[in-house]
Amino acid sequence: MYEWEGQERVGPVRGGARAGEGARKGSKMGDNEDEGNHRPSVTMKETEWSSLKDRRKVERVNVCRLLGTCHDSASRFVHVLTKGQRSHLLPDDFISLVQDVVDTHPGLTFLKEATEFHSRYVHTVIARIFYCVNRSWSGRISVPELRRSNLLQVIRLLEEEDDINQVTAYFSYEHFYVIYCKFWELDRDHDLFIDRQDLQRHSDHGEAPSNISLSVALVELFFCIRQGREAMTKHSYVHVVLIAALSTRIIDRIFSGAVTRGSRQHPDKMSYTEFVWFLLSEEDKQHPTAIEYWFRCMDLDGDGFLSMYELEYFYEEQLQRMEAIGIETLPFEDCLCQMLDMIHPVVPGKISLRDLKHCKMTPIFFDTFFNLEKYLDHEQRDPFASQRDHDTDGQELSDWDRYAAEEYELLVAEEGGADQQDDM
Ligand SMILES: [Ca+2]
Ligand SMILES: [Ca+2]
Repeated sequence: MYEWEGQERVGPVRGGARAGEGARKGSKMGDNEDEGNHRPSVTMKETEWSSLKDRRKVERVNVCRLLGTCHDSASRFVHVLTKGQRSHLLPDDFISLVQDVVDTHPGLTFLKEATEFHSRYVHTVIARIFYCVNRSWSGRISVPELRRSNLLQVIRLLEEEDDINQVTAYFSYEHFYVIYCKFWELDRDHDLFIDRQDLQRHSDHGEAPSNISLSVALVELFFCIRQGREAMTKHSYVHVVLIAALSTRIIDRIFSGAVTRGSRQHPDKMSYTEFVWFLLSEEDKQHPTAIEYWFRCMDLDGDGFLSMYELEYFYEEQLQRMEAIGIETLPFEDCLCQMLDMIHPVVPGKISLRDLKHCKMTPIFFDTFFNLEKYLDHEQRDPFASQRDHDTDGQELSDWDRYAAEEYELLVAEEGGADQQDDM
């Protein structure tokens, strides 16, 4: 079904299937639903019969052309998904393919009936595909980009792997669930857009009680910081009162269009697809796209370097926030020395994208300048201690994989708690 090497795959993946249209059982990607399955009726008129024969002839010619012009699976894949119309892939070209995964993958059987979520799943997968594969940020996946990516390999893996959650690249249902729930929490009016205030609440864990006194809050906060993340979640209300994870300056930059392709549908609003990019970038700052994402946000003048004044601009707000909650602060000059020691820029005093991609500690760099929660987290840890977890095959988990697994557990536990409350 997901075999793209095969030469017989020439028709559209799922003719006209739209996300959310509902499951169509038993259909296969190779079936041409409009023509291939229907034998000509005996009552068919002579003209209809000859037109059908003509169409078949055209199809055969198309197969020959496909084999002649598409030399490998990547170019065949693009040819098939675009029906031979283009040499690059647009997001909508993937809709039928991902819908077909929803309809036919054994690991998504439970999703089949929940047609209202099909479109959400489909668009999450597509956003993740573009995030990883479209390295040029052009909004169009070229054949070379596809060749350099693991996408076709992952699509083939869907054939063999019945547990969709093992396919952590792009298709995992658990990862989708985490992304979607995070968005749903922030999008209070559920119009599928979030604004600056919504994003400010990202990574907060609840509402603050109104009667909390500041001194108690400060004491609690220090406990949180000392005891680490566990305690932080437990006393999160204190955290909510005093600090949001992201600085307002970086949120302004995210909304400024620095990391948006094309023009926004709604000015000052972030779409679901943009949120997928944001969350992936926020939770895995080692990923090349994430490094580009935050670099674009911080490069205020767009000259391809992070200069001292840009670093100072972002650090200034961090300093104010730390001072406001009584945390001992490091003056900008000292912080700058530390950061330059860590990054070792090729051009002294100016940090390039390449410098950040070469550095293993880039997440610490970014969090120092705009994410107070993560910055304080890093502060408590030994930066050289191995943080890496491994999966059952001994493969190193990415920061994203680890985050998604942890958040999924939390969401399931929350849901279990809510169910119990309902039963009482
Ligand atoms: Ca909204
Ligand atoms: Ca700059």
